[in-house]
Amino acid sequence: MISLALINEFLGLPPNASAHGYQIDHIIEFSHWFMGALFLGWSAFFIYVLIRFRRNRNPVASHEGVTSGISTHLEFAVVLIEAVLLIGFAVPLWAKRVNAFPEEKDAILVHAVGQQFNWNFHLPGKDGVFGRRELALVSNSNPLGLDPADAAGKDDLVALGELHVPIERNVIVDLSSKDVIHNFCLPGMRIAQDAIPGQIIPMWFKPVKTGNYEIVCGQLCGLGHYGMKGMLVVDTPDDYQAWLKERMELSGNQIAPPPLARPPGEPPVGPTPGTVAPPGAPKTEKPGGG
Ligand SMILES: [Cu+2]
Repeated sequence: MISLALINEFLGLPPNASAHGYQIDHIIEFSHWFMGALFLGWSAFFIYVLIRFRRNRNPVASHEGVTSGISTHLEFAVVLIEAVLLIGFAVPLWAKRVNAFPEEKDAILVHAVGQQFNWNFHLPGKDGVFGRRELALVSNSNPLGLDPADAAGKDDLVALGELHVPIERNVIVDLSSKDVIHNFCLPGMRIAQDAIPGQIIPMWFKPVKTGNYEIVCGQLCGLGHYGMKGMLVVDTPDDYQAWLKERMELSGNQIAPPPLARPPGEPPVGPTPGTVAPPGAPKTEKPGGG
């Protein structure tokens, strides 16, 4: 649709890359055309009133006021269109996003944890089971507080800032936060969800185009908010397996390296490091054993 592409471009929206995104784009498109029509209509009406009821044509005020019912009909029509937009399109689409979750067994499961000012990703590894996370174990070298004593966590993967997912698979993200309210926003996937401390909130999407897509924090969360970015890489199934393999080989243990040294409030500089154990870190069991 030409108008859709034009409006997307005009609004600065990146191209949609998710299965449901075109529905969001249609609502954005229709809302903007509708608001544009209202803006032009009300502006024209305002100018008409200024001229029609100017002082030298109406020296004496009319105490009768408007007698025609046109404005009432027009306003009713506007309310009706808005109601249809909200009840007919927006609410059902929202309900589908939050109620109609895909089956977990066919989906890619990820835990995303926001912190000032990074996104941590936790993947369950080969066994498909997430290792236990314990608040008391959270440290610079173990940002998610993974319990080393839990066998299910032995093969887990922790990635900082970059998440890979395969194309054409549903992705379910369980979202949480370690400190303040963040927002896991994937503009290319047309989805965003607040990450709230003390809560785990699920969200899902299905990428339909390979490529790199920006992950941004959509809530002003502190001084370094502007730098709280990550990358979602949508891979072909083969590339995804290769990435998983690489991560497993890279992670001598399931614990990510400490963030790069930086002044308080500043995001880390340079590319995201891999989960290679920092020099001098105690050797732990290789993954894949359990
Ligand atoms: Cu944030």
